[in-house]
Amino acid sequence: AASSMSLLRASRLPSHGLDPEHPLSQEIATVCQQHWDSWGASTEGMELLESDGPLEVYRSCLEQEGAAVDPILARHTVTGVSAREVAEMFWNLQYRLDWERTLDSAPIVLDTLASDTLLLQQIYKRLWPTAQRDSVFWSHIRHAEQRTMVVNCSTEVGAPPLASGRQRMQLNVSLICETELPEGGRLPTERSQLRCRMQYSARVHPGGWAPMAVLRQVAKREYPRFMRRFSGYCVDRVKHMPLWV
Ligand code: 16C
Repeated sequence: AASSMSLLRASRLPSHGLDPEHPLSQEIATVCQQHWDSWGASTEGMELLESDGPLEVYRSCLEQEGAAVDPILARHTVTGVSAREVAEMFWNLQYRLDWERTLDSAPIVLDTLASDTLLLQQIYKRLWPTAQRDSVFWSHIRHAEQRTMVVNCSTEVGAPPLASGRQRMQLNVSLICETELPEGGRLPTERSQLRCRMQYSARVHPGGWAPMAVLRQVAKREYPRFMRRFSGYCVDRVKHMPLWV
């Protein structure tokens, strides 16, 4: 398993569907490659926020110009879903409001950059006592071999001006999923033979004043909650759907 893992880690991502002349093309390629290569990243020295069976959520404390941007790394393994299915439910807006509880309203599609890449704006619930936040980010999904990845990363390209009273959060998030096939690599015929390993990583800059203690407390509660809620949702949602490996 170790050698196949390093083989995959060394592999280059297939090129994506975006016009190479597009102003975001290079940025998307670079950021995605970094996330792709982070599969299996070490959590040494990170604080374990939550550990519950296969679910592990880690954080490292990091401050930038007085703001907490604590990187989060979480891992989980769930039975009954494939990597493609989980990643699709994270990326496709059709499912977003079913599992995402931080939003104040439905995501806004600012632009469709390619069939696998959207430019989105999201407006979040207000976290007292701070100003309401929004974010503008490209969202890209990519599949190679047994692995599917989604990257959500803030950008200024094509971003609308900030509404008054609001602040803009900067995020750099990925969800990488890998399908674990039954012994011998056979294609599964039943969902019980299928497992999905997930690695979620997030770096969120609050983009304006916010008390660090409040952020850290909310993060500690919300990331594990998200991992449970989202993965549980995926397992449930696909139960009566045909397998997509
Ligand atoms: O990755 C996730 N969701 C994706 C699709 O929406 C996308 C979004 C990432 C944004 C994550 C930060 C959300 C902060 C919301 C502001 C506070 C609302 C609190 C409401 C509580 C019910 O990639 C899944 C995201 C899981 C989010 C966990 C929440 C972490 C809070 C950390 C604090 C950040 C700074 C907020 C500044 C006020």
